[in-house]
Amino acid sequence: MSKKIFSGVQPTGNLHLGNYLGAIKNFVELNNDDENECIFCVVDLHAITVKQDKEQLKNNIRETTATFIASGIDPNKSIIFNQSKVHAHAEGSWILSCMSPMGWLNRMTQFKEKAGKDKEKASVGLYIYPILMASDILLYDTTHVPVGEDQKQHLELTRNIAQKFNKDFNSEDFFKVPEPLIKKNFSRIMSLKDGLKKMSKSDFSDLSRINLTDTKDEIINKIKKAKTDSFPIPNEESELKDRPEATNLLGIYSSILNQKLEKTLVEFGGKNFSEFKIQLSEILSNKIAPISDEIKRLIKDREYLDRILLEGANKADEIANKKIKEIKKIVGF
Ligand code: AQP
Repeated sequence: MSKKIFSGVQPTGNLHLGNYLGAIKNFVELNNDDENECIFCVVDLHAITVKQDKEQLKNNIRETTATFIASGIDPNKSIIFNQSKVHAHAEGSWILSCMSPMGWLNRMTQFKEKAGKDKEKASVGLYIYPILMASDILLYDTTHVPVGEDQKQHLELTRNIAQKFNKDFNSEDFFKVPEPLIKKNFSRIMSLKDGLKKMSKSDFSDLSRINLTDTKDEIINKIKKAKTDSFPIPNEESELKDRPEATNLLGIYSSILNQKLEKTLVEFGGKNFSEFKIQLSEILSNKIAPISDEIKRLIKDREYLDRILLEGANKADEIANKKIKEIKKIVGF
């Protein structure tokens, strides 16, 4: 069955290994299947839910686009565009906000994590971020959404909003109820400095993540400094309990090689981390360095990137505009 795919990435800084293994690797596989219709969005409206530097934001939009292409998304097969260029996203978000109960939003854990202790100072945009995400997805009759595990709750909310709209307005099947596509294993990559915290662009420490623009030497250095514990690598998965940093590094290795953790433990069980880290750096650099080189090449070609975004926005606008007109009609405008 052909799938309609939609997913987004925020242009909030260098994309990292978590974005790659949790989302972009999956985007590329979906893009490569000719049955699928894929839309990949640089979600710049989401990015401004926290303060952004204007010039930096412009650069990040291009860099995220370059990262999509350098990772293997083909702009001739998939639509790539930035969200702010298609006004239906914001319009849809407002309409959906008006029919989404506050109670649903109050349960969102990402807001709690990102707003931190001082949630009175967090923007209203950050609070209603999941509704904009629902609008993004529902405008394109999306059937499947490839995301990292951290977005599972937001996807569930999107499904609830779609069902509520269909019911409230007596419009059965108007919004498709999308399915999440979340990798079964290692769909949440953790910080290299703290195995309990997710790897994130906004972590103040660059040593906490592998950026997709890192060089081979930077990767080697970061893996060398990555936190581990004093025990050797176990033979059994059960022995990794309460060892989050060890689990994360072994998970990254397995995920890059598309192999089960079990196999990685057979390879390294009983060995110490210094030996494992050398191998991990090697496979990571083999994977990331070519992407990094390609991002750096593409980023210089602003004209090309702007053209991809413009062509993508025109195609996306055509689809989204049709849907928003129908939404407005249903609502009574
Ligand atoms: N650590 C992660 N492990 C697995 N998947 C991840 N994703 C993000 N971090 C991890 C997935 O990447 C996609 C794009 O995410 P995003 O950039 O739109 O937003 P985010 O989840 O908020 O990512 P960051 O890095 O934490 O950004 P900042 O620091 O700017 O908030 C999503 O599919 C996400 O699941």
